[in-house]
Amino acid sequence: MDFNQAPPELGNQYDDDALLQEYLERNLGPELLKNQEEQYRHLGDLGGRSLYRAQLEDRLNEPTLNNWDAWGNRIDQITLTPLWQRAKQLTAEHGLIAAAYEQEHGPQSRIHQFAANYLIQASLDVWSCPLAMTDGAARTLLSSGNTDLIERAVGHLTSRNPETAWTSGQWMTEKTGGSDVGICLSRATETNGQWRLHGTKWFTSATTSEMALTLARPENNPEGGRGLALFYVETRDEAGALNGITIHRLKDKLGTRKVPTAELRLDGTLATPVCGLKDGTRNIAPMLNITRTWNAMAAVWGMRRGVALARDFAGKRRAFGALLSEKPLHQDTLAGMQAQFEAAFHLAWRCVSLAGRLETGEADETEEILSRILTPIAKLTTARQAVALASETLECFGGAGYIEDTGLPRLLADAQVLSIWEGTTNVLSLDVLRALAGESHLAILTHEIHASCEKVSHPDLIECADIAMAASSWATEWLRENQANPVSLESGARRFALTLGHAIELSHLASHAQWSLDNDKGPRAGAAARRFAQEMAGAVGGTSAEDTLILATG
Ligand code: MFK
Repeated sequence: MDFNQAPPELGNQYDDDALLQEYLERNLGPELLKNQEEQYRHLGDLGGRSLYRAQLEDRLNEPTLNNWDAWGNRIDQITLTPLWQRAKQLTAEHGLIAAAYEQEHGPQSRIHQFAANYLIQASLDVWSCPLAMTDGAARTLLSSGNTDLIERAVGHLTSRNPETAWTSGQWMTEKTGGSDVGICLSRATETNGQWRLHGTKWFTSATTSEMALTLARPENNPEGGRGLALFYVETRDEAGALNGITIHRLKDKLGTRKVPTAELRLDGTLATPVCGLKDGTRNIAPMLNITRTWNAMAAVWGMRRGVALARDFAGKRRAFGALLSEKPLHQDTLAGMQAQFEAAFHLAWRCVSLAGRLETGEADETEEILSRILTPIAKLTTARQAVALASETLECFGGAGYIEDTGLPRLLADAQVLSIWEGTTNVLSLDVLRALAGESHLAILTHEIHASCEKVSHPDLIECADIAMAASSWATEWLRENQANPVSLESGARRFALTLGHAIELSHLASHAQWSLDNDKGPRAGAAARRFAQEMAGAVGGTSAEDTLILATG
């Protein structure tokens, strides 16, 4: 008899995600959640069913660049994939950017916005890339106080009308590199009050955007990031012709293959300074902090997708006389994945909730500092967790996980970028040190960990809180000992940042588990906290069979 394995399937991505529901109940409150639930359930259905199917069907489509028309005119036209074209409509319809700026739900608007994105983005082929930059550009323009540019662009960036909605690019990377932005070579010249840019932008993501924020050095400015200026560029003129931009080619990337990442030549591109003619890296920082928050969330929705697919498959795939879901070792693997996902979830959403409070003026100075510190920690920690979990997901499928037309290898290829773009793990580890440099900044961060741990009272969770606090104490001590030694400070920066990331995650896992017990939500969150704590403490065994089963089945 012939045999075929059953492919994995997804259900409603809202109904199936107990952690998301708990988080929203806790942070939006039951009433607001009740009002939004219909939209979340609708998006959960799209994400798990029709969009997921469309994503698999669209697997081989990629954006194309047509440099010439039939008559020899240079046109540099990029055509997007069908799913991306649909994603643009969905963005406007569901306010995937707009919700954060309308602020209908006050400080919780960011939570609402990201809940909507979380439910569908894993099925939208990294459409999150242009959305992250669009969100970042809107925030940067608003922070700049440039009223002309705010008036001209922000309404488009945050529009709910697909006809008038824009996306934005973020053109920072040049041939000189993507991390040390201060050495970029693009020049800006001014004639009769008009600024024009000249240079090569080596990685420009989502090049079909209507506008971009970019960096260039005005003539006679000094070297380094302070000598750069932040510029606003509209990619096309009113007649639709490119604005002094030549698209050389699209990049041939490991993943994110639906994202039309291009090499551009700027040759007299008309541009407008956003806020003065210096301090470009400082002035683009609001954009980086938003895109890094998106990155952390993308890590989390990617992890959730991996767990959901692996779990479904485990309930169908029979080997050695039993379903994978009945095999103790496979259960243990799934349990570890669920715990890592839940840990990353809490860290990323903490950044989101702080962003919402900052933007609506609810946050105090301490929360502002905390947000600055947590953003790079969340970005770097969750990115590495997402890559590891994607790799584990493929392994859960055996050989099928390595076969392109299952759609599974894409999970790993797309995850890998999360620890590279928007600042590599090492660059962000150094940024964590920079963010902690202020007096009392480390105390603010450790208070975040301790405050969560202090909420924990259940005997089965105390050890989790203890492990989180021990890690926090180690980090404080390490920083004190190495503060005066730049070499050891730099060489230990990654281990320091990751330890802090995991400690924050565990503290939030433990306090959420306490909330779950107090609110009769069942034992899953506690099992996740205990499993993550054991992994953090380097324990080889020790997860109870009961915890493992609870986590393996979600
Ligand atoms: C799903 C998600 C999708 C996301 C898709 C995005 C696709 C787009 C892909 C890309 O564009 S990838 C390229 C992204 N590039 C980066 O992330 C750059 C990585 N490098 C860094 O982050 C470096 O740390 C940095 C460029 C900022 C270093 O530049 P400098 O000029 O050497 O900066 P310096 O002197 O350290 O800092 C300049 C000022 O900026 C300082 O303030 P002051 O002038 O007041 O002293 C810093 O404190 C401030 N600053 C730097 N980073 C900041 C920041 N302020 C706030 N937040 C930050 N993150």
